[in-house]
Amino acid sequence: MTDQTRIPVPDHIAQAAHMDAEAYARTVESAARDPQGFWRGVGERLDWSRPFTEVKDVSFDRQDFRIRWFADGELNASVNCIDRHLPDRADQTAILFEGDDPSVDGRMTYAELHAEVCRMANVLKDLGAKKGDRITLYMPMIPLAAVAMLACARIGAVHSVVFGGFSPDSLGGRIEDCGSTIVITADEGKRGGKRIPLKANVDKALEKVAVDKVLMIRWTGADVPLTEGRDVVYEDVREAASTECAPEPMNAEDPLFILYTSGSTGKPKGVLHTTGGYLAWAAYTHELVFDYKPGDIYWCTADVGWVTGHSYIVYGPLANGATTLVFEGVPTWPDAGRCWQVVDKHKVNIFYTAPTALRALMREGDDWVTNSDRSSLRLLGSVGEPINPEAWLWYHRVVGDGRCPVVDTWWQTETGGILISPLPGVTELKPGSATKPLPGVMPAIVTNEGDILQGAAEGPLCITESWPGQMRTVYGDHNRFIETYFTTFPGKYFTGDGARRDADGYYWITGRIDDVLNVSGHRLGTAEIESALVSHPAVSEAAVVGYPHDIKGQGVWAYVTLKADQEPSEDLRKALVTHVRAEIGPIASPDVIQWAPGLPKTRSGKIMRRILRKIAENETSALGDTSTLADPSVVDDLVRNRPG
Ligand code: 6R9
Repeated sequence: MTDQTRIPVPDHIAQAAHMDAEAYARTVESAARDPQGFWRGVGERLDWSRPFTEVKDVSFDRQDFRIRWFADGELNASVNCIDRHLPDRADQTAILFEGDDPSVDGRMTYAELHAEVCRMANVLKDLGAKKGDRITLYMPMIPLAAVAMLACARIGAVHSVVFGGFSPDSLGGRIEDCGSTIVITADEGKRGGKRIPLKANVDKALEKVAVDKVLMIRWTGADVPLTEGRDVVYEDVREAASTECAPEPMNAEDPLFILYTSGSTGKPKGVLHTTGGYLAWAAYTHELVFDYKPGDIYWCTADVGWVTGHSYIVYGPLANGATTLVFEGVPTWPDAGRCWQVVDKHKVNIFYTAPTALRALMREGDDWVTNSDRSSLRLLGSVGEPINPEAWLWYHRVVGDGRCPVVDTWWQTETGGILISPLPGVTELKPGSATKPLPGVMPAIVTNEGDILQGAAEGPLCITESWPGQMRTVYGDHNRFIETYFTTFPGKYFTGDGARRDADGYYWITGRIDDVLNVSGHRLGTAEIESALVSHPAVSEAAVVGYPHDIKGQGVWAYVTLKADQEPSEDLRKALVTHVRAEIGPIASPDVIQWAPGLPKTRSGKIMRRILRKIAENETSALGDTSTLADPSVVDDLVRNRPG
């Protein structure tokens, strides 16, 4: 049914949009005919202290692999996000703040943002930070999180933001992997009325890995212990720091940040993005996809701990001189009407959220939405996972009163910015489809052998040509970068996703086809959860798969084999869940733990995940061929004892 459902471009949107159908056709054509010219235009959106003359210099071939964009140019990301707006919009709000507590809000103008970023940059310099140093941020969702990112960018330090929901162990691992010398954090965070012990978690992480300095922001005012010589309270040094700080000139290809994300194997990898290409792509896509116009109030509900927060709360909007709303809380607290109350309070025009939030709100009933005005809304966005047509239609009909286009934006930490998405003034919408590639983006659906399919097709999704926002390496492991993304289908970037393209050329992302889960829009590697489980003394072996979950999209289903002297029990089940939360963080909590006396393995010892997935999905009649298993009887046991 949904393949046929089409929602036309509203006239008033098409007339006012940056790009209408004609301009889109022209741009796509020019990007194909003269890629260098098209990409030069994208790069020229930024202010360069030394203009680039080179545009694209890329080869995906193993032999002379390179990804370089605007490579002889120099710029500073914080200048592009702040200083260049000062002549025109010093007094415009750059960051609107809405606290977890609905009675708390605030705003920071571009002039104030400039002063604060310079102050923190100077503080970081005083703490010994220099160009190229890595600085880990473990922050609540407050304006100072954005300030800290931009302060790093100002002095050429590379930030690595770690989501505040990650455990001390996960934080410590990330600090260690990139060799951070400084951690920026807050005493505590607030979320949904609860306190998050950020500083205590940092202290715990630093029992295992050392840094030179911890810069702590006082936020809740909690009484937290400070380590003499290591910990500095920002508020104690802030006043003395100058509100001017000369920006460090950065080469376009100098790193801007590292962001850890889960892959199908091993530890999370440090995705590295560079200054010029990343920023240009974040800015270009923010303007185009959200049809951002000066004066718009723009709200993305992500956390800065994820790439969506980097590109579409901080860098993209600020590079475009927008007003970006930073929300500390959660959509369901104090009640399920919170988002729409915030929309009305701040007259939000553009709203960008995740399907998991929409499904959770949808379940609470329409009244929470319809009791609000929402007339300020013009455009709605979705990101993070495939959006099911029911949630899409609810978003469009109830939240958007049927008048706001929904842009379902497909992209990844690795892509830096959106690659496949409708454009509000251009694209006829199909609920559940991310629709078409942005100008310059070249997706391909391939066969398992890597041959490019034409027309309507389904299969692994690759991108055949580079775009400026593409990640440049896995921090500290360039081979892993090439192995992970350019080896399955040589000469192409492999996304890890599967997709279907319909007869109209619309893309429908079908989800991950590797061992990566997408739980509430958060990426988790099955291998990470498995290694957390087997690090528990009672566990001998574990296999984790995803299964369909009404709210989270995917839930975590863990098959656990206990050591011979252990007995399954409810207490042990709870202990394992607690253990995973402590090792990784609450987002990785197994939803189901199934005791498995044995796991289905091939004779060479490889776990047959396909079978485990089918059991978790309750498709036990479609298990397929189990004859190649070393011991087919383990499957019968798992089917018989399937919980639920
Ligand atoms: C931005 C972000 C990336 C993975 C990606 C895909 C899934 C993201 C999607 C989507 C269908 C969309 N994904 N957006 N699937 N439709 N609009 O989420 O980055 O955390 O790295 O996750 O999320 O599976 O491969 P990241």
